[in-house]
Amino acid sequence: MTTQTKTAYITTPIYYVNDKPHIGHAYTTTLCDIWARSMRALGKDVFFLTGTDEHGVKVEKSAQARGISPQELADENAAEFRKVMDLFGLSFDDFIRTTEQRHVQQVQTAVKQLLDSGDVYLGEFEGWYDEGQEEYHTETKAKEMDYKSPISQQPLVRATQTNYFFRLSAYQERLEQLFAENPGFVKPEARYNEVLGRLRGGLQDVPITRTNFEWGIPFPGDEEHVIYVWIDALMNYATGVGMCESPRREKSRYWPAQYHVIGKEILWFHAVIWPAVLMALKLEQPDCIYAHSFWISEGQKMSKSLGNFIDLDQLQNYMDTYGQDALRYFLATQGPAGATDSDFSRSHFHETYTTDLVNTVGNCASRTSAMINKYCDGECPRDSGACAGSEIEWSSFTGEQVGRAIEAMEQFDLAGSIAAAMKIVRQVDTFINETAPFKLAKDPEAATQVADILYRCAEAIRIATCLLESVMPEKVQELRSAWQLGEATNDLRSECTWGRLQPGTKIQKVALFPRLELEEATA
Ligand code: ME8
Repeated sequence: MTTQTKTAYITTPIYYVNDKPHIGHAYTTTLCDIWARSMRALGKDVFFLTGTDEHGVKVEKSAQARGISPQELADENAAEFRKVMDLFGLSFDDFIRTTEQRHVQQVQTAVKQLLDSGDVYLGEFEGWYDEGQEEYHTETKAKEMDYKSPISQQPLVRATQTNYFFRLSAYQERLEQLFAENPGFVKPEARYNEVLGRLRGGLQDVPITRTNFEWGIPFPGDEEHVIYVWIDALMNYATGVGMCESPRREKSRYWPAQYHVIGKEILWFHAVIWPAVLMALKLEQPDCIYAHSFWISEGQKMSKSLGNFIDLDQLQNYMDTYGQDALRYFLATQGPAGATDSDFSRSHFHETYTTDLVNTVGNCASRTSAMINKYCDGECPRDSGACAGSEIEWSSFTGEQVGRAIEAMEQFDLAGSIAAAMKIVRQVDTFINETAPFKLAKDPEAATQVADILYRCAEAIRIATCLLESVMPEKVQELRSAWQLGEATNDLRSECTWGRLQPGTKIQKVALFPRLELEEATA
């Protein structure tokens, strides 16, 4: 992506309504939220899409088990997911549900187009059938499973199914070319290599309809078949901005997405099947599929059987104790954005909160504002430009970090972007310790020097927090009001120019992140 792009489009996976929301969903959506807020701050016209995946046999079965209709179950859980979005202050622009007419109609139009172009055809699939799971497996997969259902342990049976297929095999070469020409098409790099390796192993056509259940989008022209939930779901990225509507509406200006952000378990669908479908539909490719790794919980994989998902209640508890911004900061800096999984543990959370937020951001802002109150009557002093007793050239130092932070954010390196902002804050801390304004203040002749130092501290903190605003919007807002910094503009770059802080501005004392004891927090 280039900085000249005026629009910016980012998506989360659409979440299954047969499950309750948990940390994984909150995580992916928070990452996208931070990126979306940052791009808005840079003046981009942003579209941030999330939503729910509501069709398929699992939803049908869960609904049956509860004695309600699949639509009722979907309505109930989609509402739950929406509630989470509000609870976490997630700034999505649209929430798409795959049972909505706008989606259903566009999926049918797109599938019809694929049928007309010959990319979808009626064929037979002979494979190994798991009767309990109602699922077909290829020879290779069945062999891996020792021809037994991993769930029921019953033998798989040889069976034939008539299905509509997508001609994935026809796109092998073009997909390899897409990967070769776009080394950033899948991130992180380890995931790119993984998909490319599997892609080179060869592609088979994939069945895209089912006849063994009903809860899905009817296949156009052959209503015995419903469209396989994965094809239906992937298409949300296009239907969400009206790409399969005719005529297209204004929202289609967002196409294609800069980032489809997902978890690594659904990468193949996103990095191979989806691009091939887009090629068949003659739609432009996204810039990047970003596949993060997994949160594990207190050292263990989260699973239904272990019942150790970090669920909403727990997340709410973290937010009540540490604040929403602390949770966002933790997710963004300590999360599994790279190729390895991350452990979510209370002790690690507490340590990150204390080290980065209490001792660094909070402490610097509170020290600086307290000294301005003590030595400068609570008004931002003027920087005379004289030597303040330190070698650091603040304007170029902050300029460099601002550049790094913005570039990293554009590359979806959220932790890298935050690290650049935090470098400024840490430098303020070092600067205060080295120049010791609290000592100089005892000497009336050093008043100018004290003023210079404190202006520089306050200005550097202002700039760092502008960069951190997408991560901790509430706390930065608190600082903005205490320091009379005004509302954020959508011109982050100029806001971060050194020297914008006006001498004379009233600076109130702030305590952004209260210190907590672990025991107190656990209680
Ligand atoms: O797969 N750590 O929906 P889903 C981090 N409907 N992220 C996690 C996670 C974990 N432990 N567990 C889940 C589906 N996630 C399909 C997607 S898209 C066209 C269709 C996140 O409800 C991660 O983003 O199972 C993962 O990809 C997503 O939740 C899966 O959500």
